Amino acid sequence: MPRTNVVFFGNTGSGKSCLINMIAGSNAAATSSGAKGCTFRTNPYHTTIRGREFTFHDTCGFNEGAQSRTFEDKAIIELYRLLKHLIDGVSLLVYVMKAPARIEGNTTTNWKLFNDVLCKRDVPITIVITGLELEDDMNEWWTKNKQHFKDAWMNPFNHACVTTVKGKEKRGFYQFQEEYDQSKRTVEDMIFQSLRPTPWKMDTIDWLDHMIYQTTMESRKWGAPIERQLIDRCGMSRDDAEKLVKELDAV
Ligand SMILES: Nc1nc2c(ncn2[C@@H]2O[C@H](COP(=O)(O)OP(=O)(O)OP(=O)(O)O)[C@@H](O)[C@H]2O)c(=O)[nH]1
Ligand SMILES: [Mg+2]
Repeated sequence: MPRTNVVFFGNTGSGKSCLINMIAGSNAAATSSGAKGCTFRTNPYHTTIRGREFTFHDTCGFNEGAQSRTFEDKAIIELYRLLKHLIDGVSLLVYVMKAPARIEGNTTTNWKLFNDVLCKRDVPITIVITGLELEDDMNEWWTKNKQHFKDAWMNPFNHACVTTVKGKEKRGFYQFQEEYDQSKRTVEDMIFQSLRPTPWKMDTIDWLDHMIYQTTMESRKWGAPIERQLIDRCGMSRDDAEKLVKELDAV
């Protein structure tokens, strides 16, 4: 059986590398404590969970902030490159956000770009919220906040509310060890519940042509030229959409 590819993505500093370290059971992925992004290229981490072989792909974080423009964000292009070149295909996308997980800046644009436009809603997408170690009940966070995601048309297939840090050590015990162990189980459960039965591969035919030359009425609507989709569905300006298509097309 080929390895199961799971791709983690999200803003810089959201906790992707910490999350991968938690579930891969190592300190394989470098993490950051500063304001500057830490993971600068996509890195694969191989691990076996419950007898299944996985490759977790840690990716560069998206730029935060309302000023950042999608076509200028190298992380977008790198993520697209990864998805396009994964020979075994991808079985799950995991979008990582850190509490308070505000839906602002490019959050919805990036979500729709990958979920709706590039993966055509063909790959299950889940959300992991990190930074919840101080909550009485981490799962409650989703119940309290899910409406914001619905309002932004971000409807994940599944979710997990977690912490990826153990906290300070005192006499051999970590402050958040219990929350950390629970988080590890929660994320593993989420992954196993959400995997696509067979991996998804990006079309070998050029997706740009594919979208332009759809013929039926329904598919014409969904298969409009990529710029149109970026404008209509991701809310991009025409200028930004054209620039992004140029960048993606060059990959
Ligand atoms: N309190 C708390 N801090 C966290 C949690 N997850 C990550 N952090 C902190 O957030 C910072 C960034 O974590 P990373 O895992 O490096 O974030 P990243 O998403 O990989 O960042 P990039 O590689 O820049 O995209 C580190 O200082 C972590 O300790 C969490 O669950 N709780
Ligand atoms: Mg990282």
